[in-house]
Amino acid sequence: MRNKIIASLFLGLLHFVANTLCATPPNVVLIFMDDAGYGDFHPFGNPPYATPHVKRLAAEGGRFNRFFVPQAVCSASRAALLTGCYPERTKMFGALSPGEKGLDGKFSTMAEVFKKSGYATALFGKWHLGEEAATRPAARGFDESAGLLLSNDMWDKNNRDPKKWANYHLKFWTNDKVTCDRVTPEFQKTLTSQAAQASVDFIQRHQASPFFLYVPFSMPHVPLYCSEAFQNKSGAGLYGDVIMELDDAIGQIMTALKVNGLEENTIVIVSSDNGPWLLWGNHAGQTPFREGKTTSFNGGTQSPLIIKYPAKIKAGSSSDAMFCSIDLFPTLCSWTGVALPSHEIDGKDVSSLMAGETGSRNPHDYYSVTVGKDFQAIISGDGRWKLHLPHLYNHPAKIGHDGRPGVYEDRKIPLSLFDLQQDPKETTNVMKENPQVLKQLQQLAQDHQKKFYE
Ligand SMILES: [Ca+2]
Repeated sequence: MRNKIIASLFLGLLHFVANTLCATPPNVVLIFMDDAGYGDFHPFGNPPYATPHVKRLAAEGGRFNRFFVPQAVCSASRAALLTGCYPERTKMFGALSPGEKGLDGKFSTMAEVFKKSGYATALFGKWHLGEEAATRPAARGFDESAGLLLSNDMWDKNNRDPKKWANYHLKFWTNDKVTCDRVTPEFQKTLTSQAAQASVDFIQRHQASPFFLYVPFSMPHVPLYCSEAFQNKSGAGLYGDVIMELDDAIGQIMTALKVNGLEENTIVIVSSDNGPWLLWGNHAGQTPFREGKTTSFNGGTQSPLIIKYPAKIKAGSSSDAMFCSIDLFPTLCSWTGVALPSHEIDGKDVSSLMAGETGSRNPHDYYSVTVGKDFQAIISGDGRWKLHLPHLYNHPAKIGHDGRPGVYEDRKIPLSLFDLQQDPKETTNVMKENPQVLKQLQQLAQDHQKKFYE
């Protein structure tokens, strides 16, 4: 009997060692759309068109209802996602124009650390973190890449600032070479399907080895384009057609994982770099929150987030725990066993919070929210309170229609404390009723100001 027990313990130990040594680390597929609204997809919203693939992904994974980005604009949000650092640390503010300095090489990207750990890495979609050779995807950890280096409205057909863009031609790059030196409207119609096909092909080629696949779709950023197959499909206008094509593209990536037997051991993340660009009216997405892109209100910063990772996230779960895009880098490193960069970052591992483990709490004392260089708001680490420092913000005084832009006006918000638990739409200033909370957040804001701005 004793021998039997020893033999079975020994076998168990052998099994454990073999599993530990042979276990393939999980793949990562990180899908980050451009300007998609919180409510553009089921089940986050109830738009008048179907998004069956995202809906199914949410049922197979977990939906996170209170995920936010630290700055609601393209380059700042992408730098924060890929480095785990606040814009005020990387100095990647706003949206880069052609010729502007890209992301500083001293901040490691997710792609770099995954590549160092033996992952194959690829980017299919929009970069927007620099055009110089040293700041392009090939120099920042991506083995393969294809897409735009800039936003899809940075071209000679820009109708919001036609003078600035009159002579500018948007280029499409493949593996660090220009493969289309003048993107046309016809070419823009293929952006979503190209990114989907390249992703499917990459998954097929790397089914046997771990990979990190970043898919920052150029859509639904204006100007909106979709392929012929999706035109008028939604019955809800071009914006709906574009979202339906994105949903289909996400479905293609899910199918590729399934047919290649990678469904169980892949972390799939779907989100958006910022809230809807409300200035464009029916060419913008939906958010239930206050204001939209370019502001520090929840309408700008709060994005839908789905994570499917069968080993850690319960299928069909829904979480109201709050965390920020800067936390995804350390959390993914924790799940995959990939080493974090040696330099300081701002994000923290929130894997236990995401998994809904009993007693788990957010490890941050606070989060900062910025617009450009301006530090405008601070959120308590538990996600309950948000303090807006006095600031101006863009409000669309007149909204656009069918691809014509609206007009912004400046509005001002005084020092305001919102209870996000009771009031996620940031309507009622409860500063006077909560002097202690106010004092605490003001102190944290002052310390943050000192740390990053003085
Ligand atoms: Ca964006």
